[in-house]
Amino acid sequence: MSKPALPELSYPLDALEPFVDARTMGIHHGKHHAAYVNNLIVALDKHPALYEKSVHELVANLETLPDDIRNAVRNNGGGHLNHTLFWEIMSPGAGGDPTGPVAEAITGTFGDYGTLKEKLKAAALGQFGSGWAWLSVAADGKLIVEATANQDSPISKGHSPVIGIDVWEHAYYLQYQNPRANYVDAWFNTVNWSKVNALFLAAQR
Ligand code: MN3
Repeated sequence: MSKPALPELSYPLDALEPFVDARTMGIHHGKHHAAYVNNLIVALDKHPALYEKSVHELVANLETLPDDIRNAVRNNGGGHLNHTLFWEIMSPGAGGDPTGPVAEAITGTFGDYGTLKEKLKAAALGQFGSGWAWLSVAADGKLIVEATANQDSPISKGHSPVIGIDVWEHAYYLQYQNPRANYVDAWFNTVNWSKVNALFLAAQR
């Protein structure tokens, strides 16, 4: 039974430059993600028995939560999980073509990585306002591209996200201003395929 906490980054704030700049990383992790964690704790403090469940469990079963905190957990529990995944699936010296089992699955489902990138970019650009573009493992074990609004998580739909691209303006505006497409194009250079494979393998059941 422990309260959620802001995870530390496994790389320095400037490690993803030039694709994601240090100032954006610092504010995104230290202010935005931290706020999701703090607001999640404010909500769960009203029903402390819920600390016995993992945040993943809570976000996967929103309908079971008390009415007075369901939306707060949806937004802030989702925000916490989404960003925790986001930091882990990026790394310095990464990007390039997919490797390992997820590479085979991408080829099998989408034909090639270029097609997947086009679909992810379309999902990222098509998400009106704030949200995320995802590569997820659906309940039937197949890879799918999807988008969610705000901090909604694929986990709430029974999906297992393996790539998430944060398309909130806070993720790119300081560096890229309005052209979201430029950020998304650059972002692909940060994909940590080793972590994506770990998530993909964990999602097989
Ligand atoms: Mn964000």
